[in-house]
Amino acid sequence: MTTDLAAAPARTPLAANPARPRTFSGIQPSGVVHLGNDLGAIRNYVALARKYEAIYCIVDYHALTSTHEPDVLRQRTREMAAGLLALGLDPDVCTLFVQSHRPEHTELGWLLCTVTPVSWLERTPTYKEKVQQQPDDVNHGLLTYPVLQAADIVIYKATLVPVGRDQAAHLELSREIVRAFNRRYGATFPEPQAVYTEAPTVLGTDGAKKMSKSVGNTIDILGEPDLIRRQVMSMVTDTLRIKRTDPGRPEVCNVCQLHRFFGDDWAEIQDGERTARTGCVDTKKLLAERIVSHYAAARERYADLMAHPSEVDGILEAGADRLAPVAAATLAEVKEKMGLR
Ligand code: AQP
Repeated sequence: MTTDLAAAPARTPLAANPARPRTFSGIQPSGVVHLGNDLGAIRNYVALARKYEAIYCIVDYHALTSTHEPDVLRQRTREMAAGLLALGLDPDVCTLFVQSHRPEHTELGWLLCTVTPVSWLERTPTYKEKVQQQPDDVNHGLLTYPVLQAADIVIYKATLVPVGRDQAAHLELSREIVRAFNRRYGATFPEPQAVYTEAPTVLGTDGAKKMSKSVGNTIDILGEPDLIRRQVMSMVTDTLRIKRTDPGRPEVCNVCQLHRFFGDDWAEIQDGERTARTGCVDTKKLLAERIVSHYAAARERYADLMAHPSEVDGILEAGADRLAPVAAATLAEVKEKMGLR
């Protein structure tokens, strides 16, 4: 499912209509927010919050599978919260909280583990990737990550999950886990559905892998303008375009593809590259300036929020508190069905 962001209707306050369908998504505090996060997911967080009861979570338990320094994790959790708020999440309209502040997630995660065959987890592509990426730290959390992710979603009985395409396999696994649970214990959870933006996979500056904090190929949209410029100028473009006069292939050039989201002259930019009227350096410089200017206001909001950490912490605490009754009710229902009381 893909959303038409421009068509998002006027928002309804969260408390005014608690019966409307729920959307849920999580983001790891494993580094600073990047362009792939925004184009692939956060834009949809903001758009869907206008229409649905939206719940967004900074998934610090998930980040523990690869981040092991306590102070770093604490700092990144706050930075991610400030980043999401700066990029447009309105705490009066949606609920933003930290995963470890609602213990029901891990409790439900364990219960769902008992309906999930290990073979489903071992075949997950992201698990296989992580085994390659961190061979000396193949911890159990990496294997059971998708079960906790399923618990994150279904504890709120959310039906829509705005994510990037890299999460497709996890979402499918969540659906399988829901089906397995419902088969064994009776209809309990709805099957969640992924919602994609028009940029479900944003490639990193290497032009080869998806942009990702753990790969280190990011464009840090809330970073200093000079950092953004350096990152964009380091981008790999069309590898067959060697000389300035060689015609380019905009369809394989990541820089050109990203221009689509920053201006209304994408056709012209593609044409310039195809006919060699413009060179890769020109196209990169233009993209860097457009990204710097597009995120200027968000960067200011981010700096302001980071200067007032208690405000950010207060929003996260209020978010976790607001969700307590929903999480407790689902857990009680599940335990009853499983014979735990
Ligand atoms: N490159 C991307 N293109 C489109 N969507 C993306 N997302 C992430 N990268 C892209 C989406 O953003 C949400 C948060 O994802 P994440 O916290 O897993 O982001 P990350 O940068 O991928 O983080 P890590 O720590 O580096 O994770 P791994 O190692 O798993 O890649 C998600 O909805 C994601 O789809």
